[in-house]
Amino acid sequence: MNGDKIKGLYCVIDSAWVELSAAGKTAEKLIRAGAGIIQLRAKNEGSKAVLEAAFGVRAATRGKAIFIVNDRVDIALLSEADGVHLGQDDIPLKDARELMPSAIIGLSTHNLEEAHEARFLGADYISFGPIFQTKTKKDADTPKGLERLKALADEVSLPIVAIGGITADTALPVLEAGAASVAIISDILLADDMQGRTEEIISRIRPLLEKR
Ligand code: 3NM
Repeated sequence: MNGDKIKGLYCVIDSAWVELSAAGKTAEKLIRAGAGIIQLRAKNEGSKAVLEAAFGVRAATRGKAIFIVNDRVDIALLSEADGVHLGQDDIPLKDARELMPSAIIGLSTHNLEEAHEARFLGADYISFGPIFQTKTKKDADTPKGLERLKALADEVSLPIVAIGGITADTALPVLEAGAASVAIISDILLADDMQGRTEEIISRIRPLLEKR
């Protein structure tokens, strides 16, 4: 099952905080720290630069970590990524699935209805957020908090990747609320010591993951 691969820390290399030209090197650092899932997210850059960055992240992750491309099915296919993460306004999941039959496909959701729909459509996992206030996504909803995450996890059997404002201090409570995985952007990418912060997060969530 593809969804079973989505657990623990889900690192997102976001071009809002890291130059695309440094994406491959950033992926190498995250992998040295023990990251098992890496997404490339580039909302405002040209396709050529995003594809180059995807090649870099693929080279760094091959055989070592799962590589997911945000939004772009074309970039995911060309870079031989393991999967794609789609937003509600991206290429519909059923069309992405035609192009990537065995890939991991995740879908962003913000409420129970979207989560049920994602399951019906055959998503391997859903993301849910923002859990807390975030400065990374400008058009994020108001924070959902842990109670709504817990309610969603009780209702939906798909693995949930919680996202939005999660830090080294909150990763564990978010997982305890029922998320399979925590997606973290700025707390890692803006840390003075990116590798050290990633290691810290992984060591803080490991005991819980080992119990699952
Ligand atoms: N999606 P940070 S929140 C990319 O709510 C993204 O769906 C969200 O960044 C959603 O870890 C978000 O820096 C940004 O808060 C998460």
